[in-house]
Amino acid sequence: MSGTCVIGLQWGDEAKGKLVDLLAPRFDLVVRYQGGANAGHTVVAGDQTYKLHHIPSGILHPEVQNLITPGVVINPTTMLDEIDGLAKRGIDCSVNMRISERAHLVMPWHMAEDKFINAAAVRGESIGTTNRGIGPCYRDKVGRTHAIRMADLMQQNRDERLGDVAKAKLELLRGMGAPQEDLDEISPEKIIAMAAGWADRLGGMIGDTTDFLLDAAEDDKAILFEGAQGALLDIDHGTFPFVTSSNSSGVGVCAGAGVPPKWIHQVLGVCKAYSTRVGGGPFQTEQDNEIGEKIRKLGNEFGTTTGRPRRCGWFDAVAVRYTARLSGVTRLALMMMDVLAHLDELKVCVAYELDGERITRVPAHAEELRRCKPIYETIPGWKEPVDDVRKMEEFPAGALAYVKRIEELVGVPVGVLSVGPDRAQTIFTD
Ligand code: 2SA
Ligand code: MG
Repeated sequence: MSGTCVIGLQWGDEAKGKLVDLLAPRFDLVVRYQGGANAGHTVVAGDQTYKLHHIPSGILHPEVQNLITPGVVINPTTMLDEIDGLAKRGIDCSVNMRISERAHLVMPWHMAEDKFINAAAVRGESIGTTNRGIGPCYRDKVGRTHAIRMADLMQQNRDERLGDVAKAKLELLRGMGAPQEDLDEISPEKIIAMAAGWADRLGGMIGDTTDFLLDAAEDDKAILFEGAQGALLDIDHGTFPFVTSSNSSGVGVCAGAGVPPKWIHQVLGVCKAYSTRVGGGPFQTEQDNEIGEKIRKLGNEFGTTTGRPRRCGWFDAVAVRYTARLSGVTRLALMMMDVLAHLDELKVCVAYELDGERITRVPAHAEELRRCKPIYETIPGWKEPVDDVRKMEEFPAGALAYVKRIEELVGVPVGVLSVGPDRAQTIFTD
């Protein structure tokens, strides 16, 4: 069996969806194992653009089995919208997608709670969540008492269980001062009726993905694990508290999917040739100026889920070296090279200066990270479009020099370069 992971090494939106879609035909299974509808994976196939949130990016390939495993949190309403949207375009998810009965549900009360949490500033700045109920759902999962899993939808006591939790949540939210319109959404009657509809429509896809996955691994199948968000947003290892609520770095694969580490052989670490971040939190190489503006425009850097403009800046080799090591990356994929082709001069952050000291590690505390000043190396721009490049030897020398420097700084060879959104605009180095 060969297990390959595709992991974002920055703050998400590294174009992982494009790579997973491209690699999917080489695999028997594609697995989404963490996060939820906060993810936005864009896949361009011919003249069609698909924006996926819950659904694995292997869905466009009918011969590939797509699994949503225990570590994912699912909002059934938005998942059904996504399934219906794909059905309209001729893609029937019931054929090749299975959902774990162990996966947790993002309920309407989680959406309501997220609004409060999002509005509140943490350490002087809002996290800027996607408002998809992700944090509150994972909190309830860890807290256990109020958690609802896919398997609960299929139990005989479903209505009783949901009614009880809805009542408890109503009380909590009322106490928090939530607006009446949000409370109306979580009346026990509404929730019970909603859940019956979910069970009806999703029931056929719900099952034991862990058993399925372990069988597939033992049967020598090729499995692709699709990460969502990026490693710097990892709840344990990212730029806490400005992170998401799941393990979005490479170390999250085993727990989220339900596979032992022995089945993981390759890790493709995906990063942009520059950096972006959406939401709050420290971002050492941010260019809140005309350079950042230019990158945003050229790279169309707006959130797939929320449409928010992404903050843009230079490549941070300190951060990516950290996340590549943490995630066990065996090859780098360097995306959006076409964007840099328009800039006169490029900068790469090679170290930080923290309180007068030069460091090459990422400090744990947001305050320390904020105090880090990036130390840059300047690399001349190559100023030649690369959109039409299809082979390594067609790249301008300046572009290859940039790639080589990133390999040296991160300590991992580049295996893939991307020069545009299209499947064809992807160059494999070996
Ligand atoms: P949350 O909603 O609790 O996970 O938010 C916590 C932080 O994690 C960030 N986050 C993301 N960052 C980049 N891309 C994400 N997905 C969407 C996309 C985002 C969008 O692909 O474009 O459309 O805005 C994503 N999901 C979560 C989030 O910004 C917070 O900083
Ligand atoms: Mg995205």
